[in-house]
Amino acid sequence: MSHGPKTRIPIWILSAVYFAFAAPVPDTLREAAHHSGIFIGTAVRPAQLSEPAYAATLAREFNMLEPEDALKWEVLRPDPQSFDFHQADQLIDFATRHNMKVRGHTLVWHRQTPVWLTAGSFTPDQLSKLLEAHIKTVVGHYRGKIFAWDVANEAFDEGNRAGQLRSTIWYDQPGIGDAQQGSAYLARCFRWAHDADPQALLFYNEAEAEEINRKSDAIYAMVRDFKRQGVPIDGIGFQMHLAMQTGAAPPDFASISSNIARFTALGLQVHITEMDVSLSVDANGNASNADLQQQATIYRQIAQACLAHPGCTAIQTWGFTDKYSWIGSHSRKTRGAALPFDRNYQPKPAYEALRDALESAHPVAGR
Ligand code: 9MR
Repeated sequence: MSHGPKTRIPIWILSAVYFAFAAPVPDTLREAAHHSGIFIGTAVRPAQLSEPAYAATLAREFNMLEPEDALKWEVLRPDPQSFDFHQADQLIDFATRHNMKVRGHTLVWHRQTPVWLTAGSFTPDQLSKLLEAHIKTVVGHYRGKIFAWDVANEAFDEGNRAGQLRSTIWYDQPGIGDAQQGSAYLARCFRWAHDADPQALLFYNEAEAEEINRKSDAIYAMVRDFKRQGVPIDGIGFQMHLAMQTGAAPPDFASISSNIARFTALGLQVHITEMDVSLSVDANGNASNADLQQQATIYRQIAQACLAHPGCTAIQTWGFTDKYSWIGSHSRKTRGAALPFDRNYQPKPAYEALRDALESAHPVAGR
């Protein structure tokens, strides 16, 4: 038996082949999210799309967006008869061009409503017709384009009244006809939205209900009841606006994880919908390095808490650059620096933490 000369493949060819075919290390949030089978999104304002760095970062890093204000009554409804879809359409066109999903926010909320609505004197019957027409027209307009809607937002009160329904124009001032009947008015809204787009996922979105507390207990009772009655609800949005105070305790991650677990156990999806982590900032808007590092840990742990549950299917930040965030304007600029990119679109430690968490999560069946 003759042995021919052994063919030796040079090491440089082997390495080239290895690097060409080995799984590439994701270098954007979007790639990392794709790996773990989750959506990574952010809230967006149309005026900023014309800024090249804003648009490029948005398209490169995210596979989902949500109009921050453009789908609220204040913007959509200049008067009782008309609808102005112009701003939201721009955002949805951007999403389509960049292969991104769109979340819709929000149909029933007590804020950002037009003056003609709040200052008008409508009967419950008139309000009910207005709200039904609004929900059906808006959801219908975006049928097949908006995959998930925050049907209702922040319907539960806060502070001493946490866990009780908030008094609003839609509930009992004068309400759409179900005043004092608990969440019946919300159930009607979910049904209207479902009629307009049976494929859209319908969410209830809330602030300060991330941990197990009075508010999240009340929401849990409501959605369990909705499931029993056959009200079409698919998910819960936990906003996750966190504030890091120097010296204060961090969020209770174990409680957040148990809360996600109990809602997903009802067969609901969970989306983290509005995450930001505000820090103390100096007069130039800068936070300390130590705070930026701790902020990164919070982003990582929240992402891990979501990724640990197959039913937690999206993580979204409320904006992505510190250049544009609602925090500054609501804190007289003593707080800020809440997002994963700084004001010059440079990634912060929070960005690396989020990407690492997404990248190291195991793809989970069912997500
Ligand atoms: O980021 C939004 C900001 O531009 C608006 O001025 C503000 C008005 O209330 O609403 C902000 O978004 C809110 C979201 O719609 C619901 N959850 C809380 C968000 C931050 O206030």
